[in-house]
Amino acid sequence: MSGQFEQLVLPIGTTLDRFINTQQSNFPFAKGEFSQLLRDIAIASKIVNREINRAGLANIAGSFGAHNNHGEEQQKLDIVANVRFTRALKLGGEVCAIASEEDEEMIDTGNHNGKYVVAIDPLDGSSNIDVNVAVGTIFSIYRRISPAGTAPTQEDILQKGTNQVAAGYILYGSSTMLVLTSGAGVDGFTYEPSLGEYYLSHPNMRMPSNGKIYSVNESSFAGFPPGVQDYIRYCHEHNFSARYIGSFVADFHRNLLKGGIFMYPESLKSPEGKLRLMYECFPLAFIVEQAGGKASQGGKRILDIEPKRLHQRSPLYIGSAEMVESLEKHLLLDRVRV
Ligand code: P6P
Repeated sequence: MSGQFEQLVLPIGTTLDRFINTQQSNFPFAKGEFSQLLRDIAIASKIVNREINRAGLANIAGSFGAHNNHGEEQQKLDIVANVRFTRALKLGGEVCAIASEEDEEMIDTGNHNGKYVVAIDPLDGSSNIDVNVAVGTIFSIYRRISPAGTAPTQEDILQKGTNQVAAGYILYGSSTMLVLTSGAGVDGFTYEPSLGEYYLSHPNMRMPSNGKIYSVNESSFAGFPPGVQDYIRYCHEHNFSARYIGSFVADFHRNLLKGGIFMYPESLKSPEGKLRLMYECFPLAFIVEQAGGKASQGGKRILDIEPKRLHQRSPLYIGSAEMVESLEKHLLLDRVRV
């Protein structure tokens, strides 16, 4: 066929499925089980995507009328997303245990031969759904520590961030994207609903080393550590743009593409910070480092933290490496000053 016809019929790209198969060498643990686990997550995300898009019509928007174990008001879609992802992982058979934001205790899936455990925030930022703002799913994948064939233990779930074998998020935004790493870079896939497939749209994503966007809820400014207050003043003085959507995955994704820093410091209101280590900080810290960025607790690398509790929170400073380093310098200067 001549070139001009080829131009008319552009290829639609590589599906997530084919990517996983052809990239097997990049997925250090990608035997059949690991690839199947990623497929299980992708399938659940397609169903959740459909339910988010029709929430207003199907009476599944709004509050569920209960509170989760963090005292946060549960949205109907929090429950729906939690059921969809945990059910997909249970039925998929590859996962022996799940830590979900929506469940107080670790879930024993009953798949005691499953090699993997998953930590997941099924729907982060769900309170934004009623106002049609982007929300996300965040997940981490670990290899179990306890022997196959036995019941999973807390040790299987409470692993350091550096033990992750893969991490990703799905952003349900103007388009739905799945962003994934398994330790060999970061790749983004855009969902084509008419075909029901994710297609590789952002190969080898890199976080700009610097930027001029800072994301923080400045209403808590008075309670921030002085070093953070100094850094925010630095952003003001250098005419940085303040961008804060109130949906972590959306803020992170914009900064990943454009450069920037997201901050959720400890404050009087949130003495440990707000974001949870296992299924918010760790997965996005893995992704950001794989894309060339940094994720810090303010003086310690997020991925090096030893989790003690399933729903442990942590202060979080994540994004362009030079911006995170500048924030850390402001914190250090403050400590030296006192
Ligand atoms: P605040 C959503 O509830 C969330 O967990 C993140 O997605 C978001 O970045 C943060 O909380 C917003 O918290 O206290 O600024 O409303």
